[in-house]
Amino acid sequence: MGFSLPSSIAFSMAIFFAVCAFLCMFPEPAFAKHARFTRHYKFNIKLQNVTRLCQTKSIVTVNGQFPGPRIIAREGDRLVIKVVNHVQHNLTLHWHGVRQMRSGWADGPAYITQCPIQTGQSYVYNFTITGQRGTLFWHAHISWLRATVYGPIVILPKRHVPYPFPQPFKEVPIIFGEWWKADTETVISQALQTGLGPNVSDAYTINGLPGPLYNCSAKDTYKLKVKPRRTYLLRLINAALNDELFFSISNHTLTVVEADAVYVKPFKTQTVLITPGQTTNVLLRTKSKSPNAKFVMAARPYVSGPAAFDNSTTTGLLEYEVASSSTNNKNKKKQLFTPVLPKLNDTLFSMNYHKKILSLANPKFPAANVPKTVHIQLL
Ligand SMILES: *[C@@H]1O[C@H](CO)[C@@H](O)[C@H](O)[C@H]1NC(C)=O
Ligand SMILES: *[C@@H]1O[C@H](CO)[C@@H](O)[C@H](O)[C@H]1NC(C)=O
Ligand SMILES: *[C@@H]1O[C@H](CO)[C@@H](O)[C@H](O)[C@H]1NC(C)=O
Ligand SMILES: *[C@@H]1O[C@H](CO)[C@@H](O)[C@H](O)[C@H]1NC(C)=O
Ligand SMILES: *[C@@H]1O[C@H](CO)[C@@H](O)[C@H](O)[C@H]1NC(C)=O
Ligand SMILES: *[C@@H]1O[C@H](CO)[C@@H](O)[C@H](O)[C@H]1NC(C)=O
Ligand SMILES: *[C@@H]1O[C@H](CO)[C@@H](O)[C@H](O)[C@H]1NC(C)=O
Ligand SMILES: *[C@@H]1O[C@H](CO)[C@@H](O)[C@H](O)[C@H]1NC(C)=O
Ligand SMILES: [Cu+2]
Repeated sequence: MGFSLPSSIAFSMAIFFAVCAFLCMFPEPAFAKHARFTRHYKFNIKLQNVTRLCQTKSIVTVNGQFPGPRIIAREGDRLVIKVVNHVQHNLTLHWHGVRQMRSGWADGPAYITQCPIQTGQSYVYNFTITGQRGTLFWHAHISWLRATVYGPIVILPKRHVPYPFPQPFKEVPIIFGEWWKADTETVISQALQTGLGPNVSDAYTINGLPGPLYNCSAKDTYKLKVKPRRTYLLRLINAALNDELFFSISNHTLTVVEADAVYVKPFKTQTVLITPGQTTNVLLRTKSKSPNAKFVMAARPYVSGPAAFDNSTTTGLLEYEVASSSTNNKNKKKQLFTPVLPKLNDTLFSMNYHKKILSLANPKFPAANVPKTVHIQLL
């Protein structure tokens, strides 16, 4: 008996091989609509000398960067991050907010899902980003190493899937942190020994920079240069250890569109309130003409409890690019506008602000992945 395949199977196989050949000829961007990528990162944990508030100290960093490198992925992608520990501290990294579907061991909290990565050792975090898009962040997750070991996770929607808001001209991570002049591992171990609250931070930072309200810090000011009549997506991340923060940019209204990698019903606000560990994407629409002015952006805490806290304010600058032709405008002294932030204990603002954060589940913005039966129940 000859060994021949039924013609229908042979035909299917021919099609199959043709499709395979086609896939090889047309790699992902041109062909597959929702292809998933594996994105590789190498994180070397190493010390770096950094100067802030008039003094230099050695801090733990990823790849010598502070804040750390940005991870970029699309929803559905796999991330493979090789972490090599070159410092004396044992540590882990946590992918803050990533749901870790069927990859709990990659979550990162030390002694919860893994033993710390010891000095000289490495570990490969391997997980997919499933059903989430927006902004999250990563940080160290042992003791207080997260004070300096942190960076953004940018999750773009699947390819060819638009944002449920106007496509921004540019996307900018704005990551808030807290800075101690003292060694942060000493601060927390002292607190654990005395049983008292840890010493409060000396400054807040915007993208690692405290800004001119702190001593010696005018040169360490974050500046966002913008063009007029454009929409910017600011990916706000609160990587501070302990404090909720108000954030505002003078003379500009922000539109909140996403929180913790979930789209929200867009709403406008002068001030955003963001808790430590939280992320919020906002749209910033720039003015129609470059004004002869600079606009201060500022963040300071919201505090409702009795514990001691750092009540200082970090500031950065929003600056409009001036066309090279209008040189007289360039040389003119620019006026500086500062925002008015809510009072440090403005609980009413907090309550009203959080009431505005609502899901996108409506006919204009249907929620994805909600089973049909649930839809019917909701209707
Ligand atoms: C930091 O500065 C100290 C003192 O100057 C120096 O010994 C050390 O090598 C520096 N560390 C790094 C990582 O550059
Ligand atoms: C790192 O972990 C090892 C193994 O548990 C331990 O012996 C060592 O003391 C730790 N190092 C530090 C600096 O905590
Ligand atoms: C990551 O995990 C996937 C699924 O378990 C596996 O196929 C792949 O080989 C892993 N990659 C690395 C570099 O460990
Ligand atoms: C914490 O504050 C106390 C009181 O001001 C001070 O004595 C101590 O040295 C501080 N600890 C660190 C680690 O800076
Ligand atoms: C700034 O420096 C001055 C002079 O050295 C000092 O008196 C003041 O306390 C410092 N302020 C802060 C916030 O550290
Ligand atoms: C900024 O806002 C202040 C207060 O509302 C206003 O007086 C000023 O004209 C505004 N400046 C610009 C350039 O929009
Ligand atoms: C911040 O706290 C210090 C010390 O408790 C206090 O002297 C200062 O007035 C406070 N500043 C603000 C802006 O509340
Ligand atoms: C907020 O603090 C002020 C003093 O700075 C106080 O008068 C007021 O009662 C506080 N408000 C609330 C809601 O605690
Ligand atoms: Cu975390």
